[in-house]
Amino acid sequence: MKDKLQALKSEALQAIQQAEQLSQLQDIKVTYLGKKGPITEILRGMGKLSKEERPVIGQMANDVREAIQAALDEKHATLEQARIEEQLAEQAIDVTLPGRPVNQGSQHPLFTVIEEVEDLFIGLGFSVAEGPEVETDYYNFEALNLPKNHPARDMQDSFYLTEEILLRTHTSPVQARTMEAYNGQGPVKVICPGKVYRRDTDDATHSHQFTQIEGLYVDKNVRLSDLKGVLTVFVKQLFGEDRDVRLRQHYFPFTEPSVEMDISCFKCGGSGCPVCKHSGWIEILGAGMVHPNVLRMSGFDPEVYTGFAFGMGPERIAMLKYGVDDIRHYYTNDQRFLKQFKRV
Ligand code: FA5
Repeated sequence: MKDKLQALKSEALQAIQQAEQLSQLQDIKVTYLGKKGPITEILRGMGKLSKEERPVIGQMANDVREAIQAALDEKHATLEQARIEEQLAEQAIDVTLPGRPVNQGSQHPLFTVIEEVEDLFIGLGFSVAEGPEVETDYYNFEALNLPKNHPARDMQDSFYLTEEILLRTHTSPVQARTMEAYNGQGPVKVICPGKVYRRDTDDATHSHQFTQIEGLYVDKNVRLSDLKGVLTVFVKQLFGEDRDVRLRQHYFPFTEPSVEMDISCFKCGGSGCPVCKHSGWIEILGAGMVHPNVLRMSGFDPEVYTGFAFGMGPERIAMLKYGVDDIRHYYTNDQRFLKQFKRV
């Protein structure tokens, strides 16, 4: 019996030593230590042994069982470690491979222009004011000297939500709201950027939704020459020192006198070309001296205060600055267009 146990032990240890897979260890365990295995059989047959033999064989069978189990555990740890190492080697990341390029976005050219204009006017002592895009008829029109049924309301075709509420057609209502907040005490010096909406048919130079930047300066003794001075600085900084400006008489109900401002064509320098329609000049904004009625309605005494205001369309400015020939490029999100404005 002793010899049999000894033989089983060395047979099992040899099989364990030769095993190359974890699954083989499981088979060996079942074969030698399982319920139907030889060691269990020996232990079950102990009753047939003599009194003297029983403890000796019992002890030996247990020792053999323990030795086989210990060898199985040790081999299991070795094979498991080898399996992990093999898996790590298979899944190793080659850190020297070139990375996949990340598709980085960039700031929209329209906002670059808006930021540039904001920075410029902040440098001239203006601050930035904002107002609601869903506006009341009062602020969009009436407070700007455009009472109901005024024919000049047709200059800006509107999206009405109710009879009294509409999507603002320009940023000028922010003028009225800001002046009101100052309670008749100047100076007021703000620029107001934001989205505006008109029932215009979309084409190369018109969009039903676009942006505007309003400017307003109200104080004692503000004159038209101040307006021209400030806007000349603005134009030269944005478009270059060699640009000339001119003011042309125009009509806006909220300013008196009203003007439109042209800059000398940056393409031909003023001699005439297709960009400036051979006039040498390009219109960039509307402006004027704040109408006394507007000052009065917003709480300012027109006998004490005067002011200038202007409104420009950043889309058109960006078109001129970057040579963009169709306003719709700004809204159609074609990456080939947008990528050209990537900062390097
Ligand atoms: C106004 O909206 C006045 N509120 C501007 C103003 C403010 C005048 C303060 C006097 C004092 P106008 O309708 O001209 O004016 O629009 C101003 C600018 O908005 C235009 O010069 C143009 O650049 C831009 N604009 C007007 N309509 C559109 C449109 N449909 N699509 C894109 N830009 C437009």
